Amino acid sequence: MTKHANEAIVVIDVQNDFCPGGALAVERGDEVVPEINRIVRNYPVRVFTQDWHTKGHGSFASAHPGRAPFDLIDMPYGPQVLWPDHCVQSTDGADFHEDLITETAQMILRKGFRSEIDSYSAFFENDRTTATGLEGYLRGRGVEKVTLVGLATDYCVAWSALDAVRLGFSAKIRLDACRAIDLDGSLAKALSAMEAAGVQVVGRS
Ligand code: VGL
Ligand code: ZN
Repeated sequence: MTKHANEAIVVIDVQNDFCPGGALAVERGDEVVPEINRIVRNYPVRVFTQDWHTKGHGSFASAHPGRAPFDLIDMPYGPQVLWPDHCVQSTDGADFHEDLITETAQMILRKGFRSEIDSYSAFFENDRTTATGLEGYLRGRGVEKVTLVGLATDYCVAWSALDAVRLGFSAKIRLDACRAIDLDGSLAKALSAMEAAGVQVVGRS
């Protein structure tokens, strides 16, 4: 695989708060770590992302009096699920899982750092137009194909994969190296949206 210089792996949000014991724990989220460690060096271009929220971020239920985690509200940029406080900048919860091998990362991209807007996708904030800069980085390195892995399948991984195809990259998600939150059928919805959009979905168990 290393002979394909145009391939990137984007490792999404493998952070303590999304792993068992974390503030927004994804069931068996830590199981992605050995799988990602095993494959990451096969890709010549390697990007890791971190969800990186301000204290009191607008996506946190705690910032909306009377609201509870997992409520759905309308924000100026569209519907927003309210989450428990998670991945606050420079906290342990925002650190990468300690067993994740990050030394091979060439770019670490942080997203969700503006209080007033969430950012699931590694490419755009949730208004779907404010760019994170990842597109430019990948194009600058000649990337045409993107493989996505990490947490969570149905939110940050899916939104990133959908944006990748929207931008004209070929995109693949490896489900064996992803785990989902699965809120109200969100996993099934994300999988059908990705398949409809032309994301290659592999590694189903
Ligand atoms: C994520 C919910 C809130 C994710 C991030 O990484 O999938 N989900 N923030
Ligand atoms: Zn978040």
